[in-house]
Amino acid sequence: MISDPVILEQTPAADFTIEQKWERYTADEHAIWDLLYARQIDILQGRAVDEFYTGLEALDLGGAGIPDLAVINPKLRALTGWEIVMVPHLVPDLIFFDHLANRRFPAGRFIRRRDQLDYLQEPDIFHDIFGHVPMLTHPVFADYMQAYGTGGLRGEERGMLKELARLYWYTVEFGLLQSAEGLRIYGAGIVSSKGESLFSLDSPSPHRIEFDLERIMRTDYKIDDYQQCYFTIESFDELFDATQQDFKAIYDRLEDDKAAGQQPILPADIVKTDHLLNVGTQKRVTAQ
Ligand code: HBI
Ligand code: FE
Repeated sequence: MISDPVILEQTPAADFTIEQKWERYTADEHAIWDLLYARQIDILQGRAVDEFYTGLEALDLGGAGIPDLAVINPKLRALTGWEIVMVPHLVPDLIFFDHLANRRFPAGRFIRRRDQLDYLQEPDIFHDIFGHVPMLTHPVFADYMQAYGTGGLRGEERGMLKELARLYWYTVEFGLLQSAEGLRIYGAGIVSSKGESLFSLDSPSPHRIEFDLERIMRTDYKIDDYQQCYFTIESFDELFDATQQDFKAIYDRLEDDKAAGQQPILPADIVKTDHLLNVGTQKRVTAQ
């Protein structure tokens, strides 16, 4: 439940946006950002993709305290035409897709409390801006995010919201990249999480499977624990190219299978078409 008074006093616009009112953040809220930032930067050393660090530096997100949209939006716009808009909470899928289709990334205004440092359900400004925004400075990833938005608007008409959410989940939120130096993280849900920044690369528990768009769209996910499977790309071009294919044929197959009563693939499942980097033990350690 959102308790941020600056959010509660505002009536969101039709597109669910509100004002950031950056001057209304308290010293303690800025201190929580600095604490989270310092901790994640330390944990992520050598774990996130190079492009993540490039974006962090380009936008100077580690400056001091919660970033002011008035300061970082001009920098982000100059790099890839994206901007951040402030929203009170998760917005309806169609509104979300429309923002992405217009290179607007919706970020929550509130920051987590000190007793929520390691985990919270609702994306706060640290998850959204530290986790998602650095990658939006990368031209190809920026194109992918816009293509996801435009594809989402079309996919919604085919009743494919669940399948689209899975694609977002296993790439934008929890994606890994096979770099020359080894596996690296680009997913926002991982880079903004202390425990999962370690677990996603080091643990023998999860499966690590090469990216396969249709397989991902068939794969369910859980939102309240570490992932039981991660999907890996070889480049951001691979990710963007996957959005340029004929989705009608994919949606037709998905629709037929759903009509035939086929169940989703479960996160712990492996299917015969999988190219596996490793088969996970699936021994579940509870999220620390
Ligand atoms: N709204 N503000 C916000 N942030 C999100 O990440 C978000 C959302 N609405 C829907 C949504 N994500 C997911 O359903 C996406 O997979 C579409
Ligand atoms: Fe997110």
